[in-house]
Amino acid sequence: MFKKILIANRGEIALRVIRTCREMGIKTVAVYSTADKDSLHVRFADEAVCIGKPPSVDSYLNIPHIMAAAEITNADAIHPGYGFLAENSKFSQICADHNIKFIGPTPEMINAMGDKITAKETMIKAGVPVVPGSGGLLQSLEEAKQLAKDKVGYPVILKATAGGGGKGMRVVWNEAEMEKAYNSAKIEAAASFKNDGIYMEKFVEEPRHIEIQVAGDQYGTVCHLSERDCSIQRRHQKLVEESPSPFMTPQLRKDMGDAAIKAAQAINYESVGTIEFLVDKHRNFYFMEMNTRIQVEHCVTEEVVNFDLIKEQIKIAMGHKISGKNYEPKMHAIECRINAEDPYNDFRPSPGKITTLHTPGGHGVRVDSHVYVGYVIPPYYDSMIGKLITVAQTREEAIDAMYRALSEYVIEGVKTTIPFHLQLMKNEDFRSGNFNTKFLESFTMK
Ligand code: MV4
Repeated sequence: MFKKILIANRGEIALRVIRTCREMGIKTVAVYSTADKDSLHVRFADEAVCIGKPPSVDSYLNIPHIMAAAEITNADAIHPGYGFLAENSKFSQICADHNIKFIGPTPEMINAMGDKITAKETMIKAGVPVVPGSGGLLQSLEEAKQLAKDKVGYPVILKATAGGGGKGMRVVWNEAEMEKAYNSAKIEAAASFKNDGIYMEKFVEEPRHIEIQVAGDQYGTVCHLSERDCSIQRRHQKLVEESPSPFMTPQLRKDMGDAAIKAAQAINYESVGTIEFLVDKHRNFYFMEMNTRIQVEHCVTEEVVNFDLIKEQIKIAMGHKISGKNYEPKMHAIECRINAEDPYNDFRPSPGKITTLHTPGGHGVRVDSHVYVGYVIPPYYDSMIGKLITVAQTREEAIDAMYRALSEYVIEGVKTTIPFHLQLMKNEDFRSGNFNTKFLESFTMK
């Protein structure tokens, strides 16, 4: 049993983890940068330790500072949240070396999914569908041209093996475009990941992004908790997530769920995690990557399967066995990310002080947020103010509840994404479920 957990994160996810720890009777330690000294996670935790200056590298990414805080406070375990050190295999290893349980996967599991070519090879062996392509690394521009022409077929996409989340990707429509795309993908990969290895895939046009939530225990049992549709994204930043996906069928859920379980079992996955898939218009699905962490959008799954994923993650880390049964969505949930960004101005960040705040409530409304009147959103970290989640019997009712809740939400002092979400909830294509990852490219604010 853990007596005390250190939360190596900030913002709403730090609060989210503290809340579950309280319910479980586990003491909490917050860590914070000097920019976050007035944050709610510092006040809500049983203890708090300052770990450095505002830039993430000096605080939330500073492993020695975080380990010192864990040692001083005698924490048994560290919860990494999402972002920061959540998928850092060295951090997971250092925790293990110090006899502090990392609430997440082992370094081997993180590394198995961190390199995208290795991950794809593992998936092929496990019988999980992947997008056809080069298989391994591209060795030269000539090889790239030859493969695209003779084997894969245009259009193709070049991706960084150390990448993920869209960095270093190039879509190539014909041979004339290959040289520029190949060279710029390599340069961007080298600059972003210190690894210029790139590979090729067939480009899947207008795909949906549908991901399966999984949980695996320390004894090899894995289950899935259905899907989330995350197709409403802008420049690889998710803005809206929902469960179930309006594109899902019982058969597709079964097939994608089986594939996700195979994917997690192939690396003996322990903890909660997510298998991301691309789904084409014919409902063919392909493994994209695995997120070896709790995600921002975990709440929609919690609402539709009625299950505390953070509690389960902590219990798994303590050695709890899971039953192995899968979870079907019983409700419909939607999450809107409320960011301090200006949707009328290319979603430019809008940090600053919150001068007025009215938070929505009522039936089927959940708000996970760390802000309050007088809170200053610092410019150093992400711009999320909070997540607004609605849950109802049907998708239409969940959308109507979301529109109503968004209309109640008052945040002054900073620009927010609320006007964007209000417009989206009235959009006919969104309401009919007729959207894919390209949807926001042609969306304009009125
Ligand atoms: C693709 C693709 C089409 N075909 N791969 C974007 C992030 C990274 N995880 C993979 N991504 C994509 N990979 C093939 N073979 C289209 C995307 C993509 C995308 C995927 C999910 C959600 C939004 C996206 C936006 C643009 C491109």
